[in-house]
Amino acid sequence: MQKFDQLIQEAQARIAASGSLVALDEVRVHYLGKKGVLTEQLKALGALPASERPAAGQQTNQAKHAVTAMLDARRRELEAQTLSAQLTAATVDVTLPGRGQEPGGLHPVTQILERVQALFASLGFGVEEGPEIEDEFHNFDALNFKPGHPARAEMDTFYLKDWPLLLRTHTSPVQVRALLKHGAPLRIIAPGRTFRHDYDVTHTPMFHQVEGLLVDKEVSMAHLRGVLTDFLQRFFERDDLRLRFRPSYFPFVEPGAEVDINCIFCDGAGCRVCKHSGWLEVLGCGLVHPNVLDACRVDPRRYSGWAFGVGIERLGMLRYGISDIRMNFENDLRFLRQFR
Ligand code: 2NM
Repeated sequence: MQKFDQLIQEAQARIAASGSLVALDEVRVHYLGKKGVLTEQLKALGALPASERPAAGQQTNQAKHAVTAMLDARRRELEAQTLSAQLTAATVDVTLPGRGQEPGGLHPVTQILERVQALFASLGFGVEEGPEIEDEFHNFDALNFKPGHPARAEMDTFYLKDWPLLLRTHTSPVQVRALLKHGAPLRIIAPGRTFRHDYDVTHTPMFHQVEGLLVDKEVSMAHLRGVLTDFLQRFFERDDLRLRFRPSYFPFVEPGAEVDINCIFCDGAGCRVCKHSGWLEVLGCGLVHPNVLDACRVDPRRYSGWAFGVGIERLGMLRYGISDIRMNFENDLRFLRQFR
């Protein structure tokens, strides 16, 4: 009995003195290991006379449980100490600014859009917006696209399941809505996303357009030419930029034209970008068709108008020299960082 009390006291002292988990494990092995003091005691029980065996066995087991309990308690204590030491050493100051912070920037498409908006704002044009999901009336019918006319099919339209809904193929429906809402005279631009079923280095199924519309009394092609010349010269920061109007067909204008500028990469000498023509196509325009004014409840005998449409990504590709339109939408930081 006394022998066990002494053993427990001695174990308690050694356990308390263990300053690390390694030292504590040595104490455990000393008492409870394969050849530990208490393990040997249990083995020795068999050699005792049967009359002494139960009492001795009980005492040995009690001692074993007592030592085990003390070891467990000390182990938990040491583990807690180790953890708190680690936590103290690895203190994180959550109020510190992160490392390697990079300033963000506006997407090149946004930058071009804002630039175009600012230039037209300086000419007194307001900004109108409209829905990206449109109906056939605003996207086609009101714009003088006749049913069955090939121009309707040529737009590569994404139709929704619930006909006659579709993804707008241009922002012209915004102009239709604006005319119906405000009437004439009107001076607006309509920027926004547009959608066409088309995909290659110069086409993505979603792209951005800005369309301009001016409706007033005695509006002419000469006026259109003046405004577009001013806009493009300021946009490309070249006051010697020359424009060329080529007759072209759009259902919503008559006459219609495509506008070229002299190539800003080779100045007309001929290069890969302008395919050695010296000219770059930048936008489409024309005088608003009387049928369009009619559909928008504007009297074509009292009012006339001009309109144009330009692709924002196309302007960005020309201004920044981007060779593949799809880079705009890949979110590759190596691309985006160049426009910060
Ligand atoms: C273009 C080319 C020519 C245009 C026409 C209209 C509207 F709604 F007033 F009739 N908005 N935009 C237009 C005209 C767009 O894009 C190449």
